[in-house]
Amino acid sequence: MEDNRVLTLNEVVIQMQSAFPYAKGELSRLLMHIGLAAKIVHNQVNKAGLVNILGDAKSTNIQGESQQKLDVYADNVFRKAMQASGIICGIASEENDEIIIFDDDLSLDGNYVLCIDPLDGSSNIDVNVSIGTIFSIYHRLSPNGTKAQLCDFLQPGTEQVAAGYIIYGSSTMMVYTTGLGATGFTYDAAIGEFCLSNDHVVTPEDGRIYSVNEGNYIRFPRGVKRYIKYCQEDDKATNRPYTSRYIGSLVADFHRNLIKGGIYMYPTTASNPNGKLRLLYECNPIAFIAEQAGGKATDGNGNRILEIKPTDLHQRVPFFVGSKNMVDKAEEFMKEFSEEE
Ligand code: AHM
Ligand code: MG
Repeated sequence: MEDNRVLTLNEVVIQMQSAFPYAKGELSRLLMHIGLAAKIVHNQVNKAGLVNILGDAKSTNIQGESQQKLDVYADNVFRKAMQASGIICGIASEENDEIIIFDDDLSLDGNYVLCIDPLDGSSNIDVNVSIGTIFSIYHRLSPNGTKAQLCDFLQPGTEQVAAGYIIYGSSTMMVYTTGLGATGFTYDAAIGEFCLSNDHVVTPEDGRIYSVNEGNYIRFPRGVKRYIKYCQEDDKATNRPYTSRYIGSLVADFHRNLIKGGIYMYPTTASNPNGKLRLLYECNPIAFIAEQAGGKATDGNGNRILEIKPTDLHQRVPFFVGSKNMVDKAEEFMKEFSEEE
């Protein structure tokens, strides 16, 4: 009988193991641990309304039990999974001001550190809109056997050995890269496995979707304003006007554009003079995947996101990501109109 069964996440990472840059099987195991944590979070996200888990982290529910907000819950799940893996010596999480150092004997020997946004799109959590987890893995710089240090985390995105996201949407998906292209898996709850669904993700070079919070329009840089107007102009030759789509959940907005072709922008604004998104937890991993799928990610001023040297754990950067030709066009407008400001 012909075997046309789909491959699971664990099977694929084992198959790819020999091609990993640090091929001791550690990275494969790590991705499996991330997959396991993602399943636990998926489960909780899906029954969030039922178990009354939504709400303030400090409040108690109707039974008098203390409630845990989903983002705090996700942070705990990933933290425990990473410590249990014994491969990770520390974590930087969007949920915590400082790095978390694992100082048990096993973890001190761990070769990797993890940067994570455990549940991104927090404003969408309580209203049943897609949310996501974003992660990024680096080889540590500090000596093995010692405690993780800040310098392990402040590496440019070019040093990522793996990165990915999980989207908890109409289905739950995981997309990751180890620098050998981007691969997508869809969660099959019936068998409790992430199954290979997008073998080699390639994003269109051109797209017709632009995603930006236009409520901030007045305080956008002139280049962004002009680019938005360009997107809205009528021009058959270039397939304009483009269509505007904005969920307000980076993973969901990025994932849609990755598949269909589009640009996502979070430029500087009045309330966020450096942009809103975080270099370590959001921009670097998403930029890595975008590039691996043939797309592009910059800060809008000609700087490749992955080459920015971080100086601070929670550093923010303006973010322009998506189809290569669309990011190039937005950059053109940014350059042309920057002098006028
Ligand atoms: P969060 O980390 O607090 O959830 O914020 C990040 C989110 C992104 O998912 C999303 O793209 C962006 O913030 C939306 O911001 P805004 O509501 O200002 O448009
Ligand atoms: Mg976030």
